[in-house]
Amino acid sequence: MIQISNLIGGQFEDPIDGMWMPNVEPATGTAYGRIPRSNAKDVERAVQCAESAWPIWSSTPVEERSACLRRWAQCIAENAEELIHLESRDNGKPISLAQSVDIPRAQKNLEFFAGAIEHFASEAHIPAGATHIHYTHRKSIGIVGCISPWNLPLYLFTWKIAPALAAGNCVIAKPSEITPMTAWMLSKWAKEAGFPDGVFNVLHGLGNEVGQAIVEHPKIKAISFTGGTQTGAHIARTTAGQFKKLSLELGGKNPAIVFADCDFESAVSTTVRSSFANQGQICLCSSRILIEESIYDAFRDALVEKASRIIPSDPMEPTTKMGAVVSEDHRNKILSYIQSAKEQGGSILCGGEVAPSPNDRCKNGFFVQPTIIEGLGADCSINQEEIFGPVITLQRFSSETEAVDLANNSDYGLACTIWTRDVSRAHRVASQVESGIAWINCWLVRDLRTPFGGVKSSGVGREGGFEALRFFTEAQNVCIPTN
Ligand code: TXE
Repeated sequence: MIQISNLIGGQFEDPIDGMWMPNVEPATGTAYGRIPRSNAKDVERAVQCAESAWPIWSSTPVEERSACLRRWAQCIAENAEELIHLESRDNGKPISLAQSVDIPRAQKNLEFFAGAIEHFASEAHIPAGATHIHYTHRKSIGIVGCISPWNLPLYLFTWKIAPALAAGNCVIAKPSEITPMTAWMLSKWAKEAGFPDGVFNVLHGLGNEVGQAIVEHPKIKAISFTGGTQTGAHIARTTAGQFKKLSLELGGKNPAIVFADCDFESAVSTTVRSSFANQGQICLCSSRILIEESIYDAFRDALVEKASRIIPSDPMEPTTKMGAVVSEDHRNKILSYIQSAKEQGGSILCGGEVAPSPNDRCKNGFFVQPTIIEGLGADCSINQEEIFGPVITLQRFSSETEAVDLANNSDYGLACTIWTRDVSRAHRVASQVESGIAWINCWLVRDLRTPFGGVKSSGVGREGGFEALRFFTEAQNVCIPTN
């Protein structure tokens, strides 16, 4: 059993009330460790430590803050193998995915914001013949809370804490209680990287306990959150009266819009990836596949053929393409959506069941077959609610207007993919779809400088690049006479 602890004020501490909770490996269904079940008392201690550290950290030269992030990134590089193993074990994701995406990207996040803060500058306004100069002073906020989910554990954890720290804030971070391991590993190297005690604190535990206490604490001035839309709404309500800065990156129900003039092979193979990568547990995954009438049958058959060949397997096997979903509760939620799709008259074209266990080690693991459903109306719950699993639906359209209407027939607006060879149409449709991100003839191509986030119920605010550094700073306008 691996036991992890909180990092508070540079020390590893057990939870003050001595409460613990199990950490379960999704591929085997068994607990392999225990984690602190922290609460408001632990948050209070962390806030006190962060409060004493902030004057030091906020006045630390940018070059030194940047160097700490770079040294930390180096720790990830040197321990990559262990992190890859732990990420796969904790989350159920294929080890090849942790190796190619999660851990390299976590390292990149730290390196990227180490560089970004050195290039971050603010504006001055000096009109011709000015009697006064105005300049914008971007100051660190103070203590900020970073709350991250389980689907891309270290990737999304570092995506928040890196800009927060780079901008001179002290951080109280809470990784998901479902996947705490790699955040704990990272916390072990904070001292080695050079962060003064109290600058970076990590608390483990349940969302409605320690998470809620972070969100409520009056001295925590900003919250950066990625997770479910309902949790995001709850956080927005909780913090409204305190006027905290909020960045909310929430769920999606992302359309893939496939026009008849697309590059068929490329559209099929990327749509399989965009639908089922990480067992469909990425907020950017496609879940509503909208296909132009004239190629509907051919596209459907090609998708089904490719998806049926994905066999959920032991995540630790290097050849595995699809692993376990993250928990028993989550598996049951996914299965209940599939059941509801059947009851609402949907046809299951492939999958639709618990996948057979791949080996003896994984006999109690949480595996779901990649599932494709057709025949459901655009307004039914399966086409409206985020399932966050390996389940997609197919719908047909016969005109560009109908495609855009279907794409926008959702409370969510995070990402879309558009498949067409007609460049004018690609731009036109991208501008009409209500989403924070539009990928044309590609998916999940990222440039860390670009704004990242959603519209409608997919969230508020943008992460990435200077957007994140603006979020983690307060702008003050300073005005001074020219002579
Ligand atoms: O997310 P939660 P869960 C969606 C997806 C999934 C659903 C629920 O549909 O099925 O959300 O997943 C912390 N105050 N996404 O239950 O509960 C929690 O401890 C403060 C989409 O894991 O939103 C965790 O650290 N914090 C998504 C984080 O919030 C609270 C990724 C996310 O947990 C809290 C994950 C509270 N009251 C799930 N309650 C995406 N968009 O990428 C919970 N938390």
